[in-house]
Parts: sequence; structure tokens; C-alpha cells
Amino acid sequence: MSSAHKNLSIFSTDNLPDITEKRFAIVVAEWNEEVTNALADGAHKTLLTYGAQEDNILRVTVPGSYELSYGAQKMAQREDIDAVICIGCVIQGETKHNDYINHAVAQGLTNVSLKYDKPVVFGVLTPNTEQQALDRAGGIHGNKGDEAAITAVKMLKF
Ligand code: DLZ
Repeated sequence: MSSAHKNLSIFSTDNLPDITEKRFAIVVAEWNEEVTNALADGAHKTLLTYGAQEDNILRVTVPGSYELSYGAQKMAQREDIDAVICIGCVIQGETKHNDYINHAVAQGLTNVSLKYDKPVVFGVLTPNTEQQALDRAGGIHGNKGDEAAITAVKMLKF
């Protein structure tokens, strides 16, 4: 494994905006919960690390990744939420369900973000295997939940 792949944090964390007064929602899909809980924990901890207050982080669950769009919409339409981080894990199966879910969620989250003019982060893993997911949920490829949180923070500069 190349070092480039080991550290998949591909963006800088310099000059992040002050988020002490910012309020976040983390919307977590229950499917593949070992993975999604690890991602959500990573996102949560990272928000705290970068200055968010515990009381300003709301965590809600939805059944599966397909429901993330609706969950994100319910959070984004709240005046007391500044950014929404969506966490899911859609593992490729024998059928094409994963393609349909992934595309629907990506499009749905884009729509919510633009409609409510708020950052909505796509923290959804789309692996071929459960091991690939675990590798990215606190395993050898780090925790993509951390990156999702940093993305939300960065987008709050606008
Ligand atoms: C149905 C389904 C399947 C097969 N696989 C996953 C998955 O890997 N990850 C995930 O988050 N959700 C999955 N789901 C559930 C759908 O997201 C959704 O909850 C149902 O289709 C009901 O709308």
C-alpha cells in the first residue's frame, strides 16, 4: 500500500472557521451499523476536536442510506442547524440495489443542500465488501467520518 493511500486525508485543515457557535446534525443510517456507528463516532469526535460544543451536535438515525435524504431535509429545514453530516454504508451485493441507493442519496443530498442553502455532507461509504468498509471506519484507511466532519466545518466558511 502506498503512503498516498494510507493517508486519505486529501485536504488541508489549516485556517478552519470558528465553529464554537455552530450547530450540527449527524444523520446516521442503521444498515451496517457497526460501520455507520464508527463513522458517526468519528465525525462527532472530530467536530468536538475542531471546537464544536457537545450540546450543539444532534445525532439522529434513519433506517437505511436511502432514507438519508429525507432525514437530511428534516434537519436542514431547522433554523437551529447550520450543517448536516449524513453517514451511511451501502455494500455492493449480487444485485444493483447499491447503485440505485447510492445515486439516489447523492442526488437527494445535493438537492437538500441547495434547497436549504446549507452544507450537507455525503459521508456514505460505497464499498464492494464489508472489509473495505471497516478499513475506512477506523481501520487501515482511517475514518471517513472524520473527513465528513472536517468537510462540514470547511463549508461553514461561506
Ligand atoms: C435494502 C438495503 C440493502 C439491500 N442494502 C443496504 C445497504 O447496504 N446499506 C444501506 O444503508 N441500506 C441498505 N438497504 C436499505 C435501503 O437503504 C432502504 O432503507 C430500504 O430500501 C427502504 O427504503
